[in-house]
Amino acid sequence: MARRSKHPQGHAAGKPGRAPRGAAAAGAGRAGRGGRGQGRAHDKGAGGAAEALPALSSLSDVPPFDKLSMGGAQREAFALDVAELAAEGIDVREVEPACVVRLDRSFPAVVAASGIVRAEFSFRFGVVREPSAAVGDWVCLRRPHDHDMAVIEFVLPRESDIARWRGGSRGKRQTLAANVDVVLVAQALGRRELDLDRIVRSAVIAEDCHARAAVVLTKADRAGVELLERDLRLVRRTLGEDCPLAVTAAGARTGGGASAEDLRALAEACRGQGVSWGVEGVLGLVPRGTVAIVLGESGAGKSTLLNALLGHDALEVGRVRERDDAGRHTTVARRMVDLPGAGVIVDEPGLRSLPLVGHERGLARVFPDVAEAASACRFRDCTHTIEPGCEVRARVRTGEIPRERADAYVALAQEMRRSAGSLDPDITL
Ligand SMILES: Nc1nc2c(ncn2[C@@H]2O[C@H](COP(=O)(O)OP(=O)(O)OP(=O)(O)O)[C@@H](O)[C@H]2O)c(=O)[nH]1
Ligand SMILES: [Mg+2]
Repeated sequence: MARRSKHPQGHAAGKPGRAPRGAAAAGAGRAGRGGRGQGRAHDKGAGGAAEALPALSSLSDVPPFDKLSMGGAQREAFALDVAELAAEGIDVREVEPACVVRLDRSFPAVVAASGIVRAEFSFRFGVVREPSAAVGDWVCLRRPHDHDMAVIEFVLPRESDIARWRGGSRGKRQTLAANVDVVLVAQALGRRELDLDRIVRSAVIAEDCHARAAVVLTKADRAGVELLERDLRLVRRTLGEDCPLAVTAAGARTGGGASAEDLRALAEACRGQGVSWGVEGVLGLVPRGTVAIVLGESGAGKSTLLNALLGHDALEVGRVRERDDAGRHTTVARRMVDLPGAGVIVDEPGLRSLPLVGHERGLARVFPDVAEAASACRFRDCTHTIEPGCEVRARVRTGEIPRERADAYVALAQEMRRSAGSLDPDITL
Protein backbone atom coordinates (compact mmCIF):
# COMPACT_ATOMS: atom_id res chain seq x y z
CA MET A 1 0.00 0.00 0.00
CA ALA A 2 1.31 3.38 -0.96
CA ARG A 3 0.64 4.83 2.47
CA ARG A 4 3.15 2.66 4.20
CA SER A 5 6.02 4.14 2.27
CA LYS A 6 4.76 7.70 2.53
CA HIS A 7 5.02 7.69 6.32
CA PRO A 8 7.63 5.09 7.09
CA GLN A 9 7.41 3.67 10.55
CA GLY A 10 10.30 2.71 12.74
CA HIS A 11 13.05 4.25 14.72
CA ALA A 12 16.05 3.60 12.61
CA ALA A 13 17.28 7.17 12.45
CA GLY A 14 16.94 7.71 16.16
CA LYS A 15 14.01 10.03 15.57
CA PRO A 16 10.70 8.27 15.67
CA GLY A 17 8.91 8.12 12.37
CA ARG A 18 5.30 7.54 11.65
CA ALA A 19 3.70 5.58 14.44
CA PRO A 20 3.24 1.94 13.65
CA ARG A 21 0.57 0.79 11.35
CA GLY A 22 -0.86 -2.61 11.90
CA ALA A 23 1.40 -5.18 10.31
CA ALA A 24 -1.59 -6.82 8.77
CA ALA A 25 -2.80 -3.60 7.17
CA ALA A 26 -0.99 -4.16 3.90
CA GLY A 27 -2.45 -7.59 3.54
CA ALA A 28 -5.93 -6.54 4.59
CA GLY A 29 -6.37 -4.29 1.58
CA ARG A 30 -9.55 -2.44 0.81
CA ALA A 31 -11.42 -5.69 0.71
CA GLY A 32 -10.93 -5.98 4.48
CA ARG A 33 -12.99 -2.90 5.07
CA GLY A 34 -16.10 -3.48 7.08
CA GLY A 35 -18.09 -0.95 5.11
CA ARG A 36 -18.31 2.82 5.25
CA GLY A 37 -18.61 4.21 8.69
CA GLN A 38 -17.12 1.11 10.23
CA GLY A 39 -13.90 0.76 12.12
CA ARG A 40 -11.88 -2.34 12.66
CA ALA A 41 -13.78 -5.54 13.39
CA HIS A 42 -11.84 -6.74 16.44
CA ASP A 43 -11.32 -10.44 16.87
CA LYS A 44 -13.59 -10.65 19.90
CA GLY A 45 -16.79 -8.64 19.93
CA ALA A 46 -15.59 -5.06 19.86
CA GLY A 47 -18.89 -3.81 21.13
CA GLY A 48 -18.79 -5.95 24.29
CA ALA A 49 -15.19 -5.05 25.08
CA ALA A 50 -15.88 -1.38 24.60
CA GLU A 51 -18.88 -1.46 26.90
CA ALA A 52 -16.68 -2.59 29.81
CA LEU A 53 -14.54 0.55 29.57
CA PRO A 54 -14.86 3.44 32.04
CA ALA A 55 -17.49 5.92 30.91
CA LEU A 56 -16.00 9.05 29.41
CA SER A 57 -18.26 11.14 31.60
CA SER A 58 -16.43 9.71 34.64
CA LEU A 59 -13.01 10.92 33.46
CA SER A 60 -11.94 14.11 35.19
CA ASP A 61 -9.20 16.61 34.37
CA VAL A 62 -9.15 15.73 30.68
CA PRO A 63 -7.04 18.32 28.80
CA PRO A 64 -9.15 20.58 26.58
CA PHE A 65 -8.36 20.47 22.87
CA ASP A 66 -6.90 23.98 22.82
CA LYS A 67 -4.22 22.99 25.34
CA LEU A 68 -2.95 20.21 23.11
CA SER A 69 -0.82 21.58 20.32
CA MET A 70 -0.20 19.68 17.13
CA GLY A 71 3.22 20.09 15.51
CA GLY A 72 3.91 21.32 11.97
CA ALA A 73 4.82 17.90 10.58
CA GLN A 74 1.66 16.47 12.09
CA ARG A 75 -0.46 19.18 10.47
CA GLU A 76 1.08 18.40 7.09
CA ALA A 77 0.53 14.67 7.53
CA PHE A 78 -3.04 15.31 8.58
CA ALA A 79 -3.68 17.30 5.41
CA LEU A 80 -2.29 14.40 3.34
CA ASP A 81 -4.45 11.94 5.22
CA VAL A 82 -7.57 14.02 4.63
CA ALA A 83 -6.76 14.15 0.92
CA GLU A 84 -6.34 10.39 0.87
CA LEU A 85 -9.61 9.79 2.68
CA ALA A 86 -11.34 12.17 0.28
CA ALA A 87 -9.93 10.17 -2.63
CA GLU A 88 -11.47 7.08 -1.04
CA GLY A 89 -14.84 8.78 -1.15
CA ILE A 90 -15.07 9.53 2.56
CA ASP A 91 -16.94 12.65 3.63
CA VAL A 92 -14.07 14.72 5.02
CA ARG A 93 -16.45 16.80 7.12
CA GLU A 94 -16.39 13.73 9.39
CA VAL A 95 -12.60 13.91 9.72
CA GLU A 96 -10.63 15.92 12.30
CA PRO A 97 -7.35 15.73 14.20
CA ALA A 98 -7.47 14.39 17.76
CA CYS A 99 -5.08 13.57 20.58
CA VAL A 100 -5.04 10.29 22.53
CA VAL A 101 -5.52 11.12 26.21
CA ARG A 102 -6.11 7.69 27.68
CA LEU A 103 -5.52 4.11 26.65
CA ASP A 104 -7.96 1.41 27.60
CA ARG A 105 -6.98 -1.69 25.71
CA SER A 106 -7.66 -1.09 22.02
CA PHE A 107 -10.15 1.73 22.50
CA PRO A 108 -8.35 4.97 23.28
CA ALA A 109 -10.14 8.03 24.56
CA VAL A 110 -9.29 10.89 22.23
CA VAL A 111 -9.86 14.64 22.47
CA ALA A 112 -10.84 16.51 19.32
CA ALA A 113 -12.17 20.03 18.78
CA SER A 114 -15.63 18.44 18.81
CA GLY A 115 -15.03 16.91 22.28
CA ILE A 116 -13.87 13.69 23.90
CA VAL A 117 -14.83 10.39 22.31
CA ARG A 118 -13.91 6.70 22.38
CA ALA A 119 -12.25 5.47 19.25
CA GLU A 120 -11.35 2.20 17.62
CA PHE A 121 -8.66 1.52 15.06
CA SER A 122 -9.63 1.33 11.42
CA PHE A 123 -9.20 -1.77 9.29
CA ARG A 124 -5.86 -0.33 8.17
CA PHE A 125 -4.26 -1.45 11.41
CA GLY A 126 -5.19 -5.08 10.92
CA VAL A 127 -6.23 -7.19 13.90
CA VAL A 128 -5.66 -5.00 16.95
CA ARG A 129 -4.13 -6.96 19.79
CA GLU A 130 -2.14 -4.08 21.28
CA PRO A 131 -3.03 -0.45 20.85
CA SER A 132 -1.31 0.99 17.79
CA ALA A 133 -1.15 4.44 19.37
CA ALA A 134 0.14 5.82 22.64
CA VAL A 135 -1.11 8.52 24.96
CA GLY A 136 -0.04 11.83 23.43
CA ASP A 137 -0.33 10.60 19.85
CA TRP A 138 -2.10 12.79 17.34
CA VAL A 139 -4.42 10.88 15.10
CA CYS A 140 -6.53 11.43 12.04
CA LEU A 141 -10.00 10.74 13.42
CA ARG A 142 -13.25 10.05 11.65
CA ARG A 143 -16.53 10.46 13.45
CA PRO A 144 -19.05 8.75 11.20
CA HIS A 145 -22.50 10.18 11.85
CA ASP A 146 -24.04 6.69 11.86
CA HIS A 147 -21.51 5.06 14.18
CA ASP A 148 -21.35 5.29 17.98
CA MET A 149 -17.58 5.17 18.09
CA ALA A 150 -15.01 7.27 16.29
CA VAL A 151 -12.44 5.63 14.05
CA ILE A 152 -8.70 6.26 14.09
CA GLU A 153 -7.75 6.20 10.43
CA PHE A 154 -4.07 7.08 10.83
CA VAL A 155 -1.62 7.91 13.59
CA LEU A 156 0.21 11.12 12.72
CA PRO A 157 4.03 11.17 12.84
CA ARG A 158 5.52 11.57 16.29
CA GLU A 159 7.86 14.37 17.27
CA SER A 160 9.17 12.18 20.05
CA ASP A 161 8.19 9.07 21.87
CA ILE A 162 9.22 7.90 25.27
CA ALA A 163 9.92 4.22 25.02
CA ARG A 164 11.75 1.50 26.85
CA TRP A 165 12.88 -1.96 25.96
CA ARG A 166 11.13 -4.72 27.78
CA GLY A 167 13.51 -7.31 29.14
CA GLY A 168 17.28 -7.10 28.88
CA SER A 169 17.89 -7.16 25.17
CA ARG A 170 16.48 -5.84 21.96
CA GLY A 171 13.15 -7.56 22.40
CA LYS A 172 10.12 -5.39 22.39
CA ARG A 173 10.14 -1.64 22.38
CA GLN A 174 7.25 -0.30 24.40
CA THR A 175 6.10 3.24 23.79
CA LEU A 176 5.07 4.84 27.05
CA ALA A 177 3.85 8.15 25.63
CA ALA A 178 4.20 10.14 22.42
CA ASN A 179 5.04 13.77 21.67
CA VAL A 180 6.42 14.36 25.13
CA ASP A 181 8.53 17.44 25.89
CA VAL A 182 9.56 16.75 29.47
CA VAL A 183 10.15 13.56 31.45
CA LEU A 184 9.77 14.01 35.19
CA VAL A 185 11.96 11.37 36.76
CA ALA A 186 10.32 10.63 40.12
CA GLN A 187 12.44 9.03 42.80
CA ALA A 188 11.53 8.64 46.46
CA LEU A 189 13.78 9.97 49.20
CA GLY A 190 14.12 8.53 52.64
CA ARG A 191 14.03 4.88 53.34
CA ARG A 192 16.83 3.51 51.20
CA GLU A 193 19.95 4.88 49.60
CA LEU A 194 19.00 7.19 46.78
CA ASP A 195 18.71 5.09 43.63
CA LEU A 196 20.98 7.26 41.54
CA ASP A 197 21.40 4.60 38.86
CA ARG A 198 17.68 4.62 38.23
CA ILE A 199 17.59 8.41 38.00
CA VAL A 200 20.46 8.52 35.54
CA ARG A 201 19.12 5.77 33.30
CA SER A 202 15.72 7.47 33.20
CA ALA A 203 17.42 10.73 32.18
CA VAL A 204 19.37 8.91 29.46
CA ILE A 205 16.18 7.36 28.08
CA ALA A 206 14.43 10.74 28.13
CA GLU A 207 17.23 12.51 26.27
CA ASP A 208 17.57 9.62 23.84
CA CYS A 209 13.87 10.00 23.07
CA HIS A 210 14.23 13.74 22.33
CA ALA A 211 12.65 14.91 25.57
CA ARG A 212 14.15 16.96 28.40
CA ALA A 213 14.72 15.22 31.70
CA ALA A 214 13.91 16.82 35.04
CA VAL A 215 14.38 15.10 38.39
CA VAL A 216 11.66 15.19 41.04
CA LEU A 217 12.67 13.80 44.40
CA THR A 218 9.50 12.79 46.23
CA LYS A 219 8.68 11.96 49.87
CA ALA A 220 11.16 14.49 51.24
CA ASP A 221 9.36 14.29 54.60
CA ARG A 222 10.98 10.90 55.10
CA ALA A 223 14.47 12.36 54.80
CA GLY A 224 16.07 14.67 57.33
CA VAL A 225 17.73 17.89 56.19
CA GLU A 226 21.15 16.28 56.27
CA LEU A 227 20.12 13.35 54.08
CA LEU A 228 18.29 15.63 51.70
CA GLU A 229 21.29 17.91 51.29
CA ARG A 230 23.55 14.94 50.65
CA ASP A 231 21.20 13.52 48.00
CA LEU A 232 20.79 16.89 46.30
CA ARG A 233 24.56 17.28 46.06
CA LEU A 234 24.83 13.76 44.67
CA VAL A 235 22.24 14.40 41.96
CA ARG A 236 23.81 17.73 41.10
CA ARG A 237 27.34 16.34 40.86
CA THR A 238 26.13 13.45 38.73
CA LEU A 239 23.70 15.14 36.37
CA GLY A 240 25.19 18.62 36.46
CA GLU A 241 23.93 21.99 37.67
CA ASP A 242 21.78 22.46 34.57
CA CYS A 243 19.52 19.46 35.15
CA PRO A 244 16.21 20.79 36.50
CA LEU A 245 15.59 19.48 39.97
CA ALA A 246 12.60 19.74 42.30
CA VAL A 247 11.81 18.24 45.68
CA THR A 248 8.34 17.47 47.02
CA ALA A 249 6.58 15.99 50.00
CA ALA A 250 3.17 15.89 48.36
CA GLY A 251 1.90 12.98 50.43
CA ALA A 252 3.50 14.02 53.71
CA ARG A 253 0.16 13.83 55.55
CA THR A 254 -0.08 10.11 54.95
CA GLY A 255 3.55 9.34 55.61
CA GLY A 256 6.19 9.60 58.27
CA GLY A 257 4.59 12.28 60.43
CA ALA A 258 6.84 15.22 59.55
CA SER A 259 5.80 18.42 61.28
CA ALA A 260 5.22 21.74 59.53
CA GLU A 261 8.51 22.89 61.00
CA ASP A 262 10.33 19.86 59.52
CA LEU A 263 8.87 20.65 56.13
CA ARG A 264 9.92 24.29 56.40
CA ALA A 265 13.47 23.19 57.19
CA LEU A 266 13.47 20.88 54.16
CA ALA A 267 12.16 23.67 51.93
CA GLU A 268 14.86 25.97 53.27
CA ALA A 269 17.54 23.35 52.54
CA CYS A 270 16.31 23.17 48.94
CA ARG A 271 16.34 26.93 48.55
CA GLY A 272 19.87 26.95 49.96
CA GLN A 273 20.98 24.77 47.07
CA GLY A 274 18.93 26.58 44.46
CA VAL A 275 16.52 23.67 44.10
CA SER A 276 12.76 24.11 43.56
CA TRP A 277 10.50 23.00 46.36
CA GLY A 278 6.94 21.72 46.42
CA VAL A 279 4.08 21.72 43.97
CA GLU A 280 4.96 25.13 42.52
CA GLY A 281 8.47 23.91 41.78
CA VAL A 282 7.13 20.94 39.81
CA LEU A 283 4.50 23.03 38.00
CA GLY A 284 7.38 25.26 36.89
CA LEU A 285 8.88 22.25 35.09
CA VAL A 286 5.70 21.77 33.04
CA PRO A 287 4.79 25.21 31.70
CA ARG A 288 1.68 25.76 29.61
CA GLY A 289 2.14 24.32 26.13
CA THR A 290 4.27 21.40 27.26
CA VAL A 291 3.47 17.72 27.59
CA ALA A 292 5.18 15.84 30.40
CA ILE A 293 5.24 12.29 31.63
CA VAL A 294 6.11 11.18 35.14
CA LEU A 295 8.35 8.11 35.25
CA GLY A 296 9.35 6.13 38.29
CA GLU A 297 9.07 2.87 40.12
CA SER A 298 5.78 1.73 41.57
CA GLY A 299 5.32 3.45 44.91
CA ALA A 300 7.54 6.44 44.03
CA GLY A 301 4.59 8.70 44.68
CA LYS A 302 3.79 9.64 41.08
CA SER A 303 0.01 9.66 41.39
CA THR A 304 0.20 11.40 44.77
CA LEU A 305 2.30 14.11 43.17
CA LEU A 306 -0.13 14.50 40.29
CA ASN A 307 -3.07 14.78 42.66
CA ALA A 308 -1.21 17.55 44.47
CA LEU A 309 -0.53 19.31 41.17
CA LEU A 310 -4.21 19.00 40.23
CA GLY A 311 -5.34 20.18 43.64
CA HIS A 312 -7.69 17.22 44.19
CA ASP A 313 -7.64 13.45 44.27
CA ALA A 314 -8.19 12.42 40.67
CA LEU A 315 -5.75 9.54 40.53
CA GLU A 316 -5.70 6.40 42.59
CA VAL A 317 -2.93 6.15 45.17
CA GLY A 318 -1.61 2.86 46.53
CA ARG A 319 0.31 1.62 49.54
CA VAL A 320 3.94 0.60 49.69
CA ARG A 321 5.30 -2.51 51.36
CA GLU A 322 6.98 -1.75 54.69
CA ARG A 323 9.70 -4.33 54.13
CA ASP A 324 11.23 -2.94 50.95
CA ASP A 325 9.25 0.18 50.15
CA ALA A 326 7.93 -1.37 46.94
CA GLY A 327 4.64 -0.15 45.49
CA ARG A 328 1.77 -2.32 44.29
CA HIS A 329 1.36 -1.10 40.75
CA THR A 330 -1.71 0.89 41.62
CA THR A 331 -1.82 2.89 38.40
CA VAL A 332 -2.64 0.61 35.51
CA ALA A 333 -3.93 2.87 32.73
CA ARG A 334 -1.83 5.60 31.11
CA ARG A 335 -3.73 8.81 31.29
CA MET A 336 -3.14 12.44 30.44
CA VAL A 337 -4.41 15.11 32.82
CA ASP A 338 -4.66 18.87 32.55
CA LEU A 339 -2.66 20.85 35.10
CA PRO A 340 -4.42 24.09 36.00
CA GLY A 341 -2.33 27.06 34.87
CA ALA A 342 0.37 24.78 33.45
CA GLY A 343 0.82 22.09 30.77
CA VAL A 344 -0.50 18.55 30.60
CA ILE A 345 1.01 15.48 32.19
CA VAL A 346 0.77 11.71 31.73
CA ASP A 347 0.47 9.47 34.78
CA GLU A 348 2.30 6.26 34.15
CA PRO A 349 2.19 2.84 35.77
CA GLY A 350 5.36 2.13 37.75
CA LEU A 351 8.13 0.58 35.66
CA ARG A 352 10.17 -2.25 37.10
CA SER A 353 13.03 -2.27 34.65
CA LEU A 354 14.64 0.27 32.39
CA PRO A 355 17.28 -1.61 30.41
CA LEU A 356 19.57 0.52 28.30
CA VAL A 357 19.94 -0.87 24.82
CA GLY A 358 21.23 1.36 22.08
CA HIS A 359 20.76 4.60 24.03
CA GLU A 360 24.25 5.88 23.23
CA ARG A 361 23.00 9.21 22.00
CA GLY A 362 21.04 9.73 25.20
CA LEU A 363 24.13 8.93 27.25
CA ALA A 364 26.19 11.39 25.21
CA ARG A 365 23.50 14.07 25.67
CA VAL A 366 23.34 13.65 29.43
CA PHE A 367 27.13 13.47 29.77
CA PRO A 368 28.56 15.57 26.88
CA ASP A 369 31.77 16.34 28.78
CA VAL A 370 32.45 12.68 29.54
CA ALA A 371 31.59 11.60 25.99
CA GLU A 372 33.96 14.27 24.68
CA ALA A 373 36.74 13.06 26.97
CA ALA A 374 36.03 9.46 25.91
CA SER A 375 36.63 10.38 22.31
CA ALA A 376 40.16 11.48 23.28
CA CYS A 377 41.15 8.19 24.97
CA ARG A 378 44.18 6.40 23.53
CA PHE A 379 42.15 3.28 22.75
CA ARG A 380 38.92 3.54 20.86
CA ASP A 381 37.43 0.67 22.88
CA CYS A 382 38.58 2.13 26.20
CA THR A 383 36.27 1.12 29.05
CA HIS A 384 37.60 3.99 31.21
CA THR A 385 38.52 1.60 33.98
CA ILE A 386 42.07 0.22 33.70
CA GLU A 387 43.42 1.26 30.31
CA PRO A 388 46.44 3.53 29.97
CA GLY A 389 45.86 6.84 28.23
CA CYS A 390 42.27 7.10 29.46
CA GLU A 391 41.22 10.71 29.15
CA VAL A 392 38.05 10.23 31.21
CA ARG A 393 40.00 9.11 34.27
CA ALA A 394 42.60 11.80 33.65
CA ARG A 395 39.91 14.49 33.81
CA VAL A 396 38.47 12.95 36.97
CA ARG A 397 41.93 13.23 38.55
CA THR A 398 42.19 16.91 37.66
CA GLY A 399 38.69 17.51 39.01
CA GLU A 400 37.39 18.58 35.60
CA ILE A 401 34.79 15.80 35.67
CA PRO A 402 33.16 14.87 39.00
CA ARG A 403 33.87 11.27 39.95
CA GLU A 404 30.15 10.47 40.44
CA ARG A 405 29.48 11.66 36.92
CA ALA A 406 32.22 9.54 35.37
CA ASP A 407 31.17 6.49 37.43
CA ALA A 408 27.56 6.77 36.29
CA TYR A 409 28.65 7.12 32.68
CA VAL A 410 31.06 4.19 32.84
CA ALA A 411 28.48 1.87 34.44
CA LEU A 412 25.81 2.64 31.84
CA ALA A 413 28.26 2.54 28.94
CA GLN A 414 29.35 -0.90 30.11
CA GLU A 415 25.75 -2.08 30.23
CA MET A 416 25.13 -0.78 26.73
CA ARG A 417 28.29 -2.38 25.39
CA ARG A 418 27.03 -5.67 26.74
CA SER A 419 23.51 -5.28 25.45
CA ALA A 420 24.04 -3.57 22.16
CA GLY A 421 24.49 -5.35 18.92
CA SER A 422 24.65 -1.99 17.21
CA LEU A 423 26.54 0.80 18.89
CA ASP A 424 26.17 4.09 17.14
CA PRO A 425 29.37 4.38 15.12
CA ASP A 426 29.52 8.14 15.63
CA ILE A 427 29.84 7.88 19.37
CA THR A 428 32.87 6.58 21.24
CA LEU A 429 31.84 5.40 24.68
N1 LIG B 1 5.63 9.93 53.45
C1 LIG B 1 5.20 10.15 52.22
N2 LIG B 1 4.50 9.20 51.56
C2 LIG B 1 4.11 9.46 50.30
C3 LIG B 1 4.41 10.68 49.65
N3 LIG B 1 3.91 10.63 48.40
C4 LIG B 1 3.32 9.41 48.27
N4 LIG B 1 3.42 8.72 49.41
C5 LIG B 1 2.88 7.38 49.68
O1 LIG B 1 3.48 6.41 48.81
C6 LIG B 1 2.53 5.43 48.44
C7 LIG B 1 2.53 5.23 46.92
O2 LIG B 1 2.07 6.42 46.30
P1 LIG B 1 1.48 6.45 44.79
O3 LIG B 1 1.25 7.89 44.49
O4 LIG B 1 0.35 5.53 44.63
O5 LIG B 1 2.73 5.90 43.99
P2 LIG B 1 2.84 5.64 42.42
O6 LIG B 1 4.22 6.02 42.05
O7 LIG B 1 1.75 6.32 41.69
O8 LIG B 1 2.69 4.06 42.33
P3 LIG B 1 2.14 3.14 41.11
O9 LIG B 1 0.84 3.72 40.65
O10 LIG B 1 2.01 1.79 41.73
O11 LIG B 1 3.21 3.17 40.05
C8 LIG B 1 1.20 5.88 49.03
O12 LIG B 1 1.00 5.18 50.24
C9 LIG B 1 1.39 7.34 49.30
O13 LIG B 1 0.60 7.81 50.35
C10 LIG B 1 5.15 11.67 50.38
O14 LIG B 1 5.44 12.77 49.91
N5 LIG B 1 5.51 11.36 51.64
MG1 LIG C 1 0.31 5.64 40.43
